[in-house]
Amino acid sequence: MLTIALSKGRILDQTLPLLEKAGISISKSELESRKLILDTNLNDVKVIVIRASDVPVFVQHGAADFGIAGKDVLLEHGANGIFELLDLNISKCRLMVASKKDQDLNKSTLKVATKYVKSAKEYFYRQGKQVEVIKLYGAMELAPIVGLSDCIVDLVDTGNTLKANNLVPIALIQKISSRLIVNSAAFNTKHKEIKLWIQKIKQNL
Ligand code: PRT
Ligand code: MG
Repeated sequence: MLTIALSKGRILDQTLPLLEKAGISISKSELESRKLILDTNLNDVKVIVIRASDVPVFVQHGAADFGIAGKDVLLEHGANGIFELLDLNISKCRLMVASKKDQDLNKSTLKVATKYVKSAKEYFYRQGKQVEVIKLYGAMELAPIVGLSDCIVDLVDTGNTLKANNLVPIALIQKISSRLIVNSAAFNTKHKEIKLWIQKIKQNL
């Protein structure tokens, strides 16, 4: 039995065609059901659909053999118990610092609102900047507008969300794409099976 962890939303949408090309397909009715464990066309392959940030957790603990998660999520989670094997080049975006246009960013301690606490701290540490990081779970763009923070660290794709909230990109922290990750122990015990699937996915990228 092979279990694949995917997150709902854009990663799932962009992963399904990749799995399909590798020979793993999920029926429309299965996808439209509210089931969390989805059957595939193969009896010995199941797909679990969970929150993006939970994907590395399931993989780390061996509850899934492999999974697909954004590099943003992987940087926050750390490499513990997982191997990153493949860059799928999907769900691409940029992790950036953004603020109001006229914001003074030279203060001695910057207030930074973000869901990406670890990446933000590491970035500002490398810059030699002292920061107070405020953890949020969403709607980061709101923070500078209501005076909660001086800037934000968030994902940017088209830039429309920043623009709509009168924010401007300040600095690129990291280019993001989705990666295929495996449980490091499963990679050793189920090596042949996992390698075969990775090979099939890789061939069709
Ligand atoms: O389940 P949960 O709510 O925690 O996750 P989620 O809603 O963030 O999941 P989802 O489906 O959005 O997928 C998240 C993953 O997609 C991230 O981990 C990234 O790896 C990847 N990804 C790629 C993005 C974006 N592009 C992206 N643009 N995730 C989020 N965004 C958001 C961004 O946070 C901002 O609010 O889109 C907005 C910016 O987009 P633009 O186009 O206006 O710049
Ligand atoms: Mg969401």
